[in-house]
Amino acid sequence: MDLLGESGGPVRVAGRDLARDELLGWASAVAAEIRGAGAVAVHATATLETVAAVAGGVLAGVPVVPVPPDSGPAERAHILGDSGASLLLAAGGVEPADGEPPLIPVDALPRNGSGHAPVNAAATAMILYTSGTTGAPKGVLISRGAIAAGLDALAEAWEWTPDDVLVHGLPLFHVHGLVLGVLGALRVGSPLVHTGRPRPEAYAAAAQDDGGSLFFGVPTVWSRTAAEPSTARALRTARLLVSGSAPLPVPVFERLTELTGHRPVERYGMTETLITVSARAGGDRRPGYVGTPLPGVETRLMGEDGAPVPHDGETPGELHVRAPLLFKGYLNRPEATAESFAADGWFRTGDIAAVGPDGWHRIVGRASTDLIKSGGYRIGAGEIENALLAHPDVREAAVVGTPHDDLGEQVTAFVVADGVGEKQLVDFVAGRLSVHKRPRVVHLVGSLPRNAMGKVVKTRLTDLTR
Ligand code: MCA
Ligand code: AMP
Repeated sequence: MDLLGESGGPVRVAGRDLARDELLGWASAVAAEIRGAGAVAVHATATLETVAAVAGGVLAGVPVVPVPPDSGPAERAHILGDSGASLLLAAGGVEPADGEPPLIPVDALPRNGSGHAPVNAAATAMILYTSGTTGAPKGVLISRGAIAAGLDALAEAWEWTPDDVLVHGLPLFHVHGLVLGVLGALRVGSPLVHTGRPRPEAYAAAAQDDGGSLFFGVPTVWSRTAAEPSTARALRTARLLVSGSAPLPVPVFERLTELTGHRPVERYGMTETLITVSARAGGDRRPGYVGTPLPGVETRLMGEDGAPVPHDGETPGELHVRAPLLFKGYLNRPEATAESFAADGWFRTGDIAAVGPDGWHRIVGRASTDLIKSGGYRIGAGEIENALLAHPDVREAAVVGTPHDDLGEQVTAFVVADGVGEKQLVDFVAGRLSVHKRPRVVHLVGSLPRNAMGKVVKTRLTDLTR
């Protein structure tokens, strides 16, 4: 199956442009280098090289494992080891560490390759690493068919066509920036302007100078945009502003509407499910709501007792989804895969939602306090706790998300330690994991609140700071 679509516009990433033919020629040259590999890792900087490398993996039918370029040594070693990637694709200048797969310098490859073999829709296109509540991130296996179905459903919902110019600056190692933001543009055929980072001024410039029409952002980007009126007003020429990856605060929705003249489209999804629920370009958009299920997606709410929850707009339940765009499972983790599905095959999102009689969904929270969303990044408390506990002076550690005006939530750590300061602990985590997993706040405390079983009671942690 052909995932990348038949024709389309140019791609710009961080100020460098490439015509689509050249990009596909470059990707074909990548494909020729990697064909037959079990999986390839991509050092996923926001560059044209990353786009060519990922497109090359798609053309070759080789699963692509994007590696966050800022991931610390422990996280990087885990992703490379667990995925079994046999090659590392990167722009020149990246030196693989000891034990890492051999490097293919993408920028040294020609841009006039050609030809690719047909690949089965069930084949894995991507292995995306994402945090769970405990332990190291898990590799989410996403098939070509799921990506194609997910992108086609979004194109329909957002009336996304080759006449659009897609603009965003999101990281190229998650569903939002990479699958929607790069593969989406390539499949639909719309030109792409990737701004390097998702800065509001860069979005405004793309609206004014490049005819940007469709804009993707996480809520932090939209709240920063709403805080800069002249920048926000530059987006009046856009067609559609889309928000996702975390809840868009109602005041940000309202301020953005006032300044840009656009009611943003909010949509909801997960790495494991792609985007499942969204408002429509041609329909209503309601602050605080993520819309209705996309074509081909079914949702239901389940109570803690396992009984269905009524769709009355008020009663919360765990959101379950069933759709052709679900993941194939977690790599090397059959038990975690099995646990994430209900006995009758529906995927359990772990998000708590309410659904109205009209089908509009509202996300009200998460079932677990151990998954944090900060700046749109999904961060597992357990991974950060393990990183802190690796410090020789740390005796106990508990991590939670606490409210943050700009990021939605911030990583907050409660630590019992001997003779080590807050900053040393933040730097210690930074030396092992990605930048955004560093705690923003560290509370050094005498002990952690525990229940009779000895388990930390996370809901009582913030009492320690009062
Ligand atoms: C950060 N900084 C820190 C700390 N943390 N300094 C000290 N201690 C810390 N603990 C530094 C940063 O390195 C940075 O420095 C500066 O503070 C500002 O950081 P920050 O506030 O985080 O802002 P930012 O760097 O501008 O990032 C905000 C962001 C980013 C651009 C919104 O969070 C982002 O790109 N988020 C997107 C996440 C995403 O794509 N999620 C999609 C997954 P300096 O300025 O020197 O660098 S969800 C998904 O895929 C699903 C399917 C979905 O629904 O979409
Ligand atoms: P990730 O796998 O990084 O995509 O994170 C998925 C999680 O992000 C979901 O389980 C939700 O908790 C959250 N999420 C994504 N989009 C939204 C949204 N529009 N509103 C609220 N939460 C969201």
